[in-house]
Amino acid sequence: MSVQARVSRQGVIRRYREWLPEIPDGAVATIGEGETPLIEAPTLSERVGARLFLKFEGMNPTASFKDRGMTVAMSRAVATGSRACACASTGNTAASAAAYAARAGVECFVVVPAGKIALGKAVQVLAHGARIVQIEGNFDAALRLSKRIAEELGDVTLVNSVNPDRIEGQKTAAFEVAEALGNPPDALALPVGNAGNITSYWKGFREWREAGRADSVPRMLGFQAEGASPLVAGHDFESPETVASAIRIGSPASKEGALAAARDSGGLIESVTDAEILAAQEMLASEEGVFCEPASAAGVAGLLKLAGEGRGPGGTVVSVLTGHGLKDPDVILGRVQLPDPVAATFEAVAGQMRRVIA
Ligand code: AN7
Repeated sequence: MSVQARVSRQGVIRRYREWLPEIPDGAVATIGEGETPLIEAPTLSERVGARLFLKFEGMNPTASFKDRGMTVAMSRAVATGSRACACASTGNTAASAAAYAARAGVECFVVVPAGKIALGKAVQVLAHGARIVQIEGNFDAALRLSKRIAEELGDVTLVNSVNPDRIEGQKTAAFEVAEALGNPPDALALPVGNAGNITSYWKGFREWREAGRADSVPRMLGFQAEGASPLVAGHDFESPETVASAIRIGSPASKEGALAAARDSGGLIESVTDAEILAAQEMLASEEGVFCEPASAAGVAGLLKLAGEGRGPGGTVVSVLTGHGLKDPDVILGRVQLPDPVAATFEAVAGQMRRVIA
């Protein structure tokens, strides 16, 4: 007897097919990305002076938003007969490419700055059996090299967000936000690194409006880490530095898209300090129960900063939490440690608890 399988998540290609480039059914490589939760944040809403929702993209299959674009890029690579892919990455693109390449049966090479990607992401690449090339250089150098490799070695698909299929897939998050709220929010706050995601959301919201699904688009509020804020400074950073390793990028590939999103939406691109990023990450985890990686907290850090200066957007605001907190355990262990063990006795254990709730 055959069993009728009920697949719980069909993935963004099947869900939003008419909004995406054409992909034959047989080429679709999905592991159930998208349909991530939109979580109301009551405590942080008070702090930022707006009704705040968190789009928790850490709930994607490889625990970051990259999966939305990767399913489209990898499926198109399969459809065109490509047998290998490559990308540069600060970690999440590599983890996502590794998983979708495994799914698609495509060889995968990831080029990363040596020792600079978070532990969880490196482990994902290894688990999926992708080939990791660590360079003695930063992300920007890795991207330059990956582009050249895709140009000069035949049959290698570049799956960075300079590949327009990535942008197409990632715009589906804007559709989900608009559908979940019934209308697009008044503002959308998110981290900006290589600037693909802000470009994607802005494209998604515009298409949603053009299709008559909504009358409005949100103000786009992008936030870079201060030590890696070329879009704020107006020039590339030679040696970008920030605790938020995912957005340690000095020369964003989608610069123009990010600047257009901020300008045309009446939004902004500003910077937040590492201390502000870590404080926002801690608040999200300890006050809302939502654990995201440092880069992902940049949107909330930015909203807190704007509110503190009386410039908060107000209304309904969505902050995109781009990646899961488990990606980067070292950042948490730099702040708090496991306590020493105690005896396995009632007195010892209860004694520890009494100290807190006495
Ligand atoms: C968690 O993986 O660039 O502005 O190589 O991992 O679209 O680059 C990651 C970027 C935000 C910034 N949050 O998005 C990579 C990479 C997280 C990220 C960003 C990234 P973009």
